[in-house]
Amino acid sequence: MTTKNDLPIDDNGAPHQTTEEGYDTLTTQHGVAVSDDQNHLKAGERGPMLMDDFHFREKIFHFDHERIPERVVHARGFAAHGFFECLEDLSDLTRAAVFKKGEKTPTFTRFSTVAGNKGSPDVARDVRGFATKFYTKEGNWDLVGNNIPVFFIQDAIKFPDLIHAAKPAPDRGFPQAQTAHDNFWDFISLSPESMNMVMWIMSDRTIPRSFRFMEGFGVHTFRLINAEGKSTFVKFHWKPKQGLQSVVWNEALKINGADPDFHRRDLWDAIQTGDYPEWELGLQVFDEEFAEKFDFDVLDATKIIPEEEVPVRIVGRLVLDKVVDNFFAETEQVAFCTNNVVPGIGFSNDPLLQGRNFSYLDTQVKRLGGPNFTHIPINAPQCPMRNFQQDGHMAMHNPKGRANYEPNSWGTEEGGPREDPANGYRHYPEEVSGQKVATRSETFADHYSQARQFYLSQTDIEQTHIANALTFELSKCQEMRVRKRMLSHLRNIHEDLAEAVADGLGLELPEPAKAARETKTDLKVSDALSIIKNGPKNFKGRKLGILVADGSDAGTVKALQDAMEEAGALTVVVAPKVGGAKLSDGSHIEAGEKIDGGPSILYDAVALVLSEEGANTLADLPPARDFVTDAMAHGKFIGLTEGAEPLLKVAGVMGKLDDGCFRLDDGGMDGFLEALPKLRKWDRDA
Ligand code: HDE
Repeated sequence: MTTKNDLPIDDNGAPHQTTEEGYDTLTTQHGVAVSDDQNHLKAGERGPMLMDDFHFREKIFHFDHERIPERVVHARGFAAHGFFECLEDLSDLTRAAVFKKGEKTPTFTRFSTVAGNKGSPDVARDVRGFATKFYTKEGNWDLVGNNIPVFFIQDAIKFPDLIHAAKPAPDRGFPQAQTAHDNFWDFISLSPESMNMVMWIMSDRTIPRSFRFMEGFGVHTFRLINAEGKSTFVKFHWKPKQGLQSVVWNEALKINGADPDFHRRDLWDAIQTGDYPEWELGLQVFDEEFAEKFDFDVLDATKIIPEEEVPVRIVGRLVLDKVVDNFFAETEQVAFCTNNVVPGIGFSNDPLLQGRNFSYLDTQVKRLGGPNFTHIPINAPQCPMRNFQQDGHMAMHNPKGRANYEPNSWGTEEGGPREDPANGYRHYPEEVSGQKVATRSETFADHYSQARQFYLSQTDIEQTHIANALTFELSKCQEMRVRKRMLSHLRNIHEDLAEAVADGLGLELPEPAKAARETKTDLKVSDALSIIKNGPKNFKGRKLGILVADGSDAGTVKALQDAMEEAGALTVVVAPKVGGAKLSDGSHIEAGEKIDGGPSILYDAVALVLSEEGANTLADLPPARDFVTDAMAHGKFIGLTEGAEPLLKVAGVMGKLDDGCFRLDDGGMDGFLEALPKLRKWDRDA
């Protein structure tokens, strides 16, 4: 039997399982019913505490131990359950059960930022983690990826340096959750291998609109191994069905103040309203022959393989359909390990991946307190798990019976499990040879060509955003040598970019950095690298903010709400008072947000459905004026009614209305609804 809290209790006729009012009885950890949870035991009403009070001591002791160390990176995360469904038969490539056509595998996916601590804001400019645990029939497979397909460094030995440089400086303990500081750019500018990643992190990829609208990548080259033992190289891609979308930097800054939980709330709300986010799993598969002739080393995690060269083959889908029951038990305690692979999936010699395979297991022991973190339900496999590993902190299941070793002669009933050469995991028997050397392969030496390719693959507005982001970040660096060193690298990526950033900083261009190898200038532009070229096809899953006040036209509000419902989008009514407003037909509309708490930055588009009287009321409120100026500045599509004029005037945008603004009460409704999937009117210079 379980209680309402899902605590297992043994229904052995215990006398007081419910209170007189029908609640489950509160007990100590040892199951003793508690009579008073409001006052501790004292000697006399106003006297000192008595040590006898075991309930008080147990409660406070437990509270004192509630925290565990946060993850050293990716501390802030948010996760959801779901399933992976394989849509293609991949038995020619891999024997993994997870890749049998039609197989549905339960999953747990955790998204995260990297640098910030657990309490940092969601929309910090940062890489996002995208880690999925597949509870396959053959054991757990963890695909621990990011929303960017390349990484900063080529060898795992540099990871502590990279992270130390990105995290708050050791002397002052700031800045938090940002890379806009000297230490970060000092390290980066001294590590030319990071230049391709620099282009990605300075693009809008690091300020996603939501976890739902970003891609995921396994980053490294992995192996697929089929039943005959044949190996094929593979790179994993998650493609959001919802299309790609990011916020703009000025929005990000403001969202972090208005709603530091913007991304987690978004995922929670989407799942709770039944709008389950979905990604396609794509594979780039290639053989040794391709690897040999490819311009770059497939073991170098600072490089992509362009989709135009090796197409991404869609093989399955991931659907997130259930939020967690308890954040700590699941999201916090989930322990991803890159070394968790299943038969049919294997590693390559990528020197970053090899290092990760040590780090993840090690870090879980520190974080979760011992070797038995695999017994925690969120980490336990959902297939049989039998071995002779035993004891240790918090052991939940030790081997039963007399035999805790093998070989033994206790027989199949009592003798415990045995290895299975036919079905057990087999590492790919790759031939290796060579001297033991601590060195970097020459094939890793081209640091600029793909950075240039990324830059050239962006739309104009995206290129401008990269230049602006670099200018912003470097202007937060006080050390002139750091700024200049970065500019010297940018010259090897693209002169226009270097010039734009130098101009933004008010600096002369320095000499180009000395490249380890000459930059190739002829890499083909790859449309897959742009966010704007891969935006959504519709407005599904997005949010429209409707600003109303007393006298707003009821028909227009209703028409918008209906249209959004049909589009699978959400509407949030924003009003001067959270109690709502009285509409033109005398009906009352509830508000989702009071204007102070519902700035336009929280919505993908806005509609100002206002009567003149309502607009006058709002014109006196600074947050209402910001609502309008921000929506304009961030390139949002704006629906409006004639009555909105007084507000538009004081917000200073009256003369600036453009064809991204639609008069909803004058034939503009259709145009507005058609424009929404484009998400922004980019030529407004957002
Ligand atoms: Fe991680 N990384 N990482 N990382 N990483 C961790 O493991 C590490 C790297 C990634 O939601 C840690 O459980 C090293 C690349 C994600 O719980 C730690 C290196 C990629 C998560 C660790 C890398 C990632 C982590 C910290 C360089 C993308 C969060 C807590 C060789 C492919 C997983 C933990 C979650 C977490 C080490 C580089 C992704 C310390 C040594 C490249 C998504 O083990």
